[in-house]
Amino acid sequence: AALAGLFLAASASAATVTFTSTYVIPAGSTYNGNGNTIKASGMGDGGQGEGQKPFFRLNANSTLRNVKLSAPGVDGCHFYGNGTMNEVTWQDVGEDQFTVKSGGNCWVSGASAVNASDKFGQANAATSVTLYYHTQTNGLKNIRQLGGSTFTCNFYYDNNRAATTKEAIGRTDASSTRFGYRAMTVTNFTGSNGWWYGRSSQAF
Ligand code: ADA
Ligand code: CA
Ligand code: CA
Ligand code: CA
Repeated sequence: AALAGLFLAASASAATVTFTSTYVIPAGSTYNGNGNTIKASGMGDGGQGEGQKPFFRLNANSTLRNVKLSAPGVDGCHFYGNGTMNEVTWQDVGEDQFTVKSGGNCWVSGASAVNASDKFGQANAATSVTLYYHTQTNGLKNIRQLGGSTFTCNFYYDNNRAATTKEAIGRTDASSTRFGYRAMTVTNFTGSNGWWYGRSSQAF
């Protein structure tokens, strides 16, 4: 009876929560989704149109954890400064998975993201982005620095899986941006410019 009670309590706690606007995680705090699924309503169709709203905006030094993001994937989640996304599951990436909107050390760990029509991660400001124990399946680019930009990004892939990547694990136009990786598992890669596609970019 005690076990059944625990099971019921655990089941009852997993819910689907509808967002009609972006949830702003205040600087320095944590949003724990407790395994719930978020559904976006009126925030975008999850297609390739720019200007859709993100599910979450992570203000500096905040953390988003233990949550599932369902279709439509809208504009994913946005980092503003340092931030952490841990055990976040993107069930169907929308315009993109996550965006670095202003610089910082950004971390994405655990869980997975699937079905990015174009990009998973997008870096629109100088940043260091580390992904670890994270799986990205079926997309064109796993991480992309804003096209034409020349600021410096450092991208680190540690113990990640990339499956069915059609263009590049990382792509940049900046000669100073670097990609570091270890223990990557890459399957069904069909890009024609190598894992790291960049203008004088360097992988190490
Ligand atoms: C594209 C687009 C940018 C920006 C970016 C994003 O790179 O050209 O203006 O919208 O996507 O943040 O998704
Ligand atoms: Ca975009
Ligand atoms: Ca998608
Ligand atoms: Ca976007």
